[in-house]
Amino acid sequence: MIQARPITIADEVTLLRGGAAPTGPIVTAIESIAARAPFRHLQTPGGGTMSVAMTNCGPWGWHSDPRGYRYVECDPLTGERWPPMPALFTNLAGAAATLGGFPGFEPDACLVNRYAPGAQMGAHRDWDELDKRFPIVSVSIGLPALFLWYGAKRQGKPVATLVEDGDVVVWGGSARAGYHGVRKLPPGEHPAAGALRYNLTFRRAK
Ligand code: MD6
Ligand code: FE
Repeated sequence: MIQARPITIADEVTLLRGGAAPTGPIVTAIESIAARAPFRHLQTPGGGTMSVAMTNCGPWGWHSDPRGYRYVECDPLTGERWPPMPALFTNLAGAAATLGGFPGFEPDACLVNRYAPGAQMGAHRDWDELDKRFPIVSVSIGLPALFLWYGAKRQGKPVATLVEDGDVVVWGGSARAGYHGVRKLPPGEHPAAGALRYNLTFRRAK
């Protein structure tokens, strides 16, 4: 399964380099999820449109629109339930969480993010989940990006980590409320993902 030496980015924030390699099967799974629940650019409550395109798999899917952020059981675009979470994803998330120090993680939501060059994610925290005792597991696929860890405060100088194809970041416990983001994606070409970066964020929503 996962073979990675955990690297500490910050207290209770762990990088597993290559923890999700090889990513070819993950890209194939993402493509079949997107065939049923297409990628879309969500609107934010503030009136903006996100530069990252998103879809979901699993029982719950994260959604944003002018009314706010929330988890929904059906895709608002199609009215259908989100595609099931592949066993490959569930197993990977559980194994990564264990290596990050959070055994017993069973995600019920997988947000699938697609970054084209120029897309970015401003400093935010993942805070729409019910039980904050569960960690967040974040898997990077395709083009490399700079993952920014701000920690307890939204402002200040973040710790920047290059996350490459197959890298996994796990945060929880005292870091669960941590602010983080992704620097604007530079252009490039990747054998498995083409000119794109994907990111899976696994959560326990409910
Ligand atoms: C990453 N992504 O892409 C980290 N959070 O490496 C996130 O923190 C994230 O992509 C919430 C929603 C979408 C995301
Ligand atoms: Fe996030």
